[in-house]
Amino acid sequence: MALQAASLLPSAFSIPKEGKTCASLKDSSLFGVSISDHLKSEFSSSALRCKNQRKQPVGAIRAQVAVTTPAVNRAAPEGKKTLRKGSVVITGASSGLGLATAKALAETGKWHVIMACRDFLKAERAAKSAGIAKENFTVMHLDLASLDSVRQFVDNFRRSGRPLDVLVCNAAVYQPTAKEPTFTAEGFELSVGTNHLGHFLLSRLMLDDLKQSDYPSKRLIIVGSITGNTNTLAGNVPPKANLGDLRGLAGGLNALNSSAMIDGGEFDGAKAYKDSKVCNMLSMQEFHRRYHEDTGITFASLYPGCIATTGLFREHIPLFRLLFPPFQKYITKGFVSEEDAGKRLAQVVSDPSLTKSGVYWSWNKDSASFENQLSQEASDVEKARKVWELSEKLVGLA
Ligand code: LMG
Ligand code: NDP
Ligand code: PMR
Repeated sequence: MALQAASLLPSAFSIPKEGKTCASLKDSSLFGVSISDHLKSEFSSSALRCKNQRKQPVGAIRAQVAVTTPAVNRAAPEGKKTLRKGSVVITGASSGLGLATAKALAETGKWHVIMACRDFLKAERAAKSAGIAKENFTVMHLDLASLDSVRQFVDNFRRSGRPLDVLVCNAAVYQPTAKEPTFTAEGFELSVGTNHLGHFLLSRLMLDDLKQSDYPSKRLIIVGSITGNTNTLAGNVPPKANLGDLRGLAGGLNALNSSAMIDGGEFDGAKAYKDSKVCNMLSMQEFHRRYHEDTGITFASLYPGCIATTGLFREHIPLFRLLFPPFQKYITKGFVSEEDAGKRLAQVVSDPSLTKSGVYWSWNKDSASFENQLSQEASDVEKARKVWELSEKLVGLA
């Protein structure tokens, strides 16, 4: 049925198979974006841009780092060196991408996953039903919509005595149908408050823990998205992300003495989510500029593909939830299963070939990773600095 729907669509919307040129689309454009450009940047398998053509097994880091970083390796009886288990914190690991990533990493036996979740019981159950072995995960409470909870989480984590080798900022909320804003404990609009400000405080605090880790490849990963990037077709579906001059963020996003929206405009839940993703991608780059050279930590973001079946769309209307997966599967061909998306994020956590910092990873049709281009706004150096400084004030770091 969905295939029939696809055949009704104008040809401009059928995405060609990998490697084929799209000469017929050359002059087409939608929302002012050249579709051929869009296809080049989102689906190109250009050998020049593909950093990782081979599918690497998750956790393949073991062999490589064993040679390069003797400090963290114990000499095994037979003289071979082994790397200790990595310790990774994943926020929002109770469903969707976070859960699938936790499973992919835990299954390698080379990672202990700390599932940082707002609903402890749900997370325990999710881990159990995903078949994650007990010894490979720990659930710890974290509600990103409360800065007190973020601080409490960091304290609890430190008390646990575990090292922090990789931090994955994955959790998010999306409120596409909300008519009025709702707020975090500190009174920030919920989507930006949770997806950006909660993670901003968490990663700033946990940077110290990452620095202290003796793991050979330390990483801070912040999940981004195509919908925050207006250099793509998906990023041009209204409402578009736009942080404007940041006047709403400067005012605290509280809808009292300022707007609930970063740009100071009328509340729009879908836009707030997309704006929050722009902040995620800007933060990653600002971390990279400020800390990569001194710490050696890899800072990265990614678009894992359109995982149209996750809980992210729980607040969307039922018709959307029904049609969105087949639309993405058969029309845009941007669909990716939770399991495959989890493997992608797991690669960014542990693959030895993805250590480059400051990168926004995407995957082509052959599931090979490549360094993708961010939109102008999502790579604006000056805006990144301003978002950083305003966010610091809001979360009480400056
Ligand atoms: C906003 O709407 C919401 O208002 C907001 O609350 C929030 O959810 C936000 O980004 C999230 O979206 C965006 C709006 C775009 O998108 C739509 O309303 C989609 C309309 C789809 C109509 C479905 C008709 C049923 C056809 C069945 C076929 C298969 C399944 C489709 C499933 C669709 C799921 C998304 O609004 C605009 O963009 C306005 C401009 C309209 C131009 C759109 C042109 C793009 C055409 C693309 C072809 C792809 C086709 C899908 C079928 C389209 C038929 C119109
Ligand atoms: P899900 O809704 O399945 O997962 C989101 C997770 O975030 C859930 O575990 C949820 O917890 C958690 N969460 C929400 N609010 C909070 C909070 N206040 N404190 C702690 N945890 C919280 O969605 P996805 O798996 O799709 O989303 C994961 C990431 O992937 C997001 O960053 C999203 O932006 C990104 N992404 C998703 C795409 C997609 O197509 N789905 C595409 C591009 C990016 P709970 O289980 O308790 O609700
Ligand atoms: Mg989109 C190549 C085309 C493409 C891709 C990869 C996505 C991803 N979307 C594409 C195209 C379109 N979408 C088109 C042409 C339309 C108009 C019919 C469309 C509509 C649409 C809606 C209404 N798309 C959506 C929504 C949502 O509510 C989702 C959203 O914006 O969440 C913020 C969404 C998404 N589309 C995607 C992806 C990945 C999403 C959701 C998740 C996210 O960004 O995190």
